[in-house]
Amino acid sequence: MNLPWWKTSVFYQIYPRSFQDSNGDGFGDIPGIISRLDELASLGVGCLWLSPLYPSPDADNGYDIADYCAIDPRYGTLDDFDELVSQAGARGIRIIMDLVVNHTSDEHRWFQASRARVDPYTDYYIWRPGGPSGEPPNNWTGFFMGSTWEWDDVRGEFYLHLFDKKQPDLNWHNPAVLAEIEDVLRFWLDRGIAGFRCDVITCLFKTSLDDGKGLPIVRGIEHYKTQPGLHEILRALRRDVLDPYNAFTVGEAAMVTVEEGRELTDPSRGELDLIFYFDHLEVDHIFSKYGPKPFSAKELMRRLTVWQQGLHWNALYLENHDQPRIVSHYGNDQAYWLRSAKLFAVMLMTLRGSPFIYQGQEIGMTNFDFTSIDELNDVESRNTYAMFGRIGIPKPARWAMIRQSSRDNARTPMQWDASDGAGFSTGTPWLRINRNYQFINYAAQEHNPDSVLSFYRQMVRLRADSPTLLEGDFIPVFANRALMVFRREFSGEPAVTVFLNMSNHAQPLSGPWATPLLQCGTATTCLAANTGRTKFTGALVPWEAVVVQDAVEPES
Ligand code: TEU
Repeated sequence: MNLPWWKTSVFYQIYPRSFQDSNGDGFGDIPGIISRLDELASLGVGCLWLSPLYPSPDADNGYDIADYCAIDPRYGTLDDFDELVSQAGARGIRIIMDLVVNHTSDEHRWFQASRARVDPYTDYYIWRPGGPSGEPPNNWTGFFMGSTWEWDDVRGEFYLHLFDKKQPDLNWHNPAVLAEIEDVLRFWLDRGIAGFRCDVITCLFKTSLDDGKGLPIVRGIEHYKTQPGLHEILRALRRDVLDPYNAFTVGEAAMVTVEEGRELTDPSRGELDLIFYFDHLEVDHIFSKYGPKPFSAKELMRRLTVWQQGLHWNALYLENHDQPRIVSHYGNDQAYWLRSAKLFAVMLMTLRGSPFIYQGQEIGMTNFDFTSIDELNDVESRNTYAMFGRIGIPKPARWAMIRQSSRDNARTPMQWDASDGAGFSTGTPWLRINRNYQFINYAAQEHNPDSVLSFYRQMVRLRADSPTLLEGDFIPVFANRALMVFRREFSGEPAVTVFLNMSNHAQPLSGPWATPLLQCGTATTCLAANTGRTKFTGALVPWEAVVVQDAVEPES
C-alpha cells in the first residue's frame, strides 16, 4: 500500500475555545489541548485540524483574524503552540491550521492602513464609491444576511464583506495580497505544521462586481464562486509554498458541483488535496437550512454516490463547528441516541475517503438545549433571527428554525466528565454547557466497552486495518427511505458490505441486498455491528449498522 499520510489518517477537528480550558477563564486554550493529547491518541487520530487560534476581536469566533502570525493570548503563546506541535508529533499526530484568507478582521493592521489609503495597503481590500444617491455598489447579499457592502467614513467608500461587516474581503486581484499570504503559510509551515484547512476558499476571487441574479440569499455568488482566477491562485500557492513543504490542504467548498470539485482536487492540476462539500448534509433542506423537509436515506445515498464516484478521494465529515450535531440532525438523539450515534461512526469510517471527526462526535454529543436567543452567541444565528423578525416571521417559528440549525449546536463545550463545568473548565464557560453532560461525557464512556467512544475506537481501527475500507471502490447496492447499503471492493481483498438502517423502524431482510447479512457466520463474517449482533435473521432493528466481509476467495 502506498498512500500518502492524509489518505490513511483519521482527522479530528478541534474548536479550541470549547475543547479544554486549563486556566479557569472559561475559554479553551492550547495547554488544554496538550493535556488531552493522550485521549486523542487513544482514539487513533493522525491529524488535528485546529479552528482559528489567531488574535481576533471575535465578531465571528476567530474567523475574523487581526494578525495571521500570532496566537491570541486567550489561547496561550507561540511557545505553547510549538509545544503542542512537538507533543502531538511525539504521539504521531500532525497539526493543520485554519487558513482564513477570504477576509481579515477590520481590526487587522492591513485594513486600518487601507481605509486611510496608506500604501502599499490601499488596494488590499475591495473598495468602491457607491451609487449617485449613496446606494451600495451592487445588489449582493452576504452569508450572514443583508448587503455585502459597508460604508467607511475614514476612506469615504464602501468595502465588500461576504460575511460580517467586521470581516472585509481581501482583494485577490492584487498580487501583493498573494505574496503576503504566502509568507503567512511559510510562517506556520516553518513551525512544523502539516498543512491547512482553507476557509471559504472557493469564494476568494471576485471576477466582477456586477449585480447578482436571483433571490436575496447570497445574491451575486455567480461572480465569485470557483472562478478561473481562483484556480490560478490555488496553483500559485501550491507551486510557491505548499509543494516545497510537501504540505496538505483541504478546502471548504460551499455550493460547488461535483465537476467543480473535480477541478479543485484533480491531482494533476495541483490545486487542493481535498474539499469539504455540503451536499450530503443538506438532504433535509428545502432551499436553505431554515426550511426543513423529511430526511430520506435514499436521497442521502444518491448524493453520496455522486461524490464518492465523482472525486478521486473524498473528505468525509458529518459534523463541524458550523453544522448541527449529526445524532440530532439525521439521527435520533432520544430513544435511539446510543445506536444512532454509533451508526454514524460506521458511515464515517466505511465510506471511501479521509474521515474527519468533530470534537464531541466521538461521544455522541447532541444539539444544545438552549431556551432562548439570548443564550446564543453565533453571529449568523443572531442576524438571521433578527432578519426573520423584520420580515414578519413570528417568534416561536423563528426560534424553531434557529434551534435546529444554529451553529452553536456544535459549539457548546466538550463534555469530559460529570463534575461541575463538565471537566471543560473550573470557571464560567464562554457558552453554556449542554445539561446532558452528566449523562453524555467522555469519562463515563472511556472504559465502557458499549459506549459510543469505544465503538469509534473500534471503527477507526477497523478502517486502518482493512485495505478494502481504505482503498476499495465504492459501489451503491440498495437504498430506500430508511436504508442505505453499499459495498467496498478492492482487487485481491475480500469485499465489504455496509448496511445502515437510518430509521426508527425495523427493516425486513428481504431482497438480494440482504444476502451477505443473512450469511453472516457461514459465507460471510460480521466485522462490526452497533448492536453487538453477529448473526442476522428477520430484520435490521431501528438504527442498526452492520459491516460484513465476504469470505476470502479460496486460492485455486
Ligand atoms: O464557513 C463558510 C460557510 O460556507 C458558512 O458560512 C456556512 O455557509 C454557514 O456557516 C453554514 O451555517 C466558514 C467557517 O467555517 C465559518 O465558521 C465562518 O463563519 C465563515 O467561513 C467565515 O469565515
